[in-house]
Amino acid sequence: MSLVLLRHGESVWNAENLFTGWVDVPLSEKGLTEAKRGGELLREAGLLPDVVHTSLLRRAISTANIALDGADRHWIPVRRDWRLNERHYGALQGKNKKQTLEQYGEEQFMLWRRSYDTPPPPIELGGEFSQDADPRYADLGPALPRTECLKDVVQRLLPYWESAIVPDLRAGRTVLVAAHGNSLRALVKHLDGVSDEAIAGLNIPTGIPLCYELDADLRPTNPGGTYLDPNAAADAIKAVASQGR
Ligand code: DG2
Repeated sequence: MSLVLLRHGESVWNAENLFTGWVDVPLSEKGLTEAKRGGELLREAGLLPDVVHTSLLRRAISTANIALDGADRHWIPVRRDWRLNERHYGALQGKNKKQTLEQYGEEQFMLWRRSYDTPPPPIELGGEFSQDADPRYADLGPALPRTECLKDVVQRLLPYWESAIVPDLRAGRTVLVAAHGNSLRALVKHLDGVSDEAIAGLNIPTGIPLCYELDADLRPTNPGGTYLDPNAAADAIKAVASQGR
């Protein structure tokens, strides 16, 4: 079974070094180019998705559209779900990562960014960067998050993995999941059985397809997955890890 994970191309807020979470920002010019390159990599590798799953956020939706267009697979079925959204970054949404690091110090900054179970403070309802009045989440009711740690993301993502993505894989479809740094970290944690501690060290670069081959028990036969451009991925992973510095 073939599964391709694709973090969206660079967003305008990634470029400005702002915590984004559920704020629906577009791709930057560089992000548009990365998405196009992502599609070329898929085509060159002959990895042609039969179905795509995305979040409800335009940086993932646009990346999937551009990449699939480049791979001549713009016509495949698509499913979108809030469970693939980025981790809700709570009161940090809209804040600058460098300033946050300076204000709160390295330990607190990394706890919020990468610890498994420490969420940032919750966002204020009705605030500029909150989603409580956003119609796309109207059905969530009290389940609408006001902040999330990675553990929360794993918990809300896995029901979608089991009910929507696994059936596509079991039907023999090549599946593309176009999502986000932290929703994909949650999925990789599950696929590779990464410990709560070790997941802190895992970073996912923008716009480079990460491919998994899964056995009948949905275990990767290539643990850790395979980046279609490993050199570019190695450099970009370092850049994500050092954000804020
Ligand atoms: C970034 C991840 O999410 O940031 O919300 O700021 O993948 O949607 O751009 P994405 C954000 P870090 O957790 O890497 O700081």
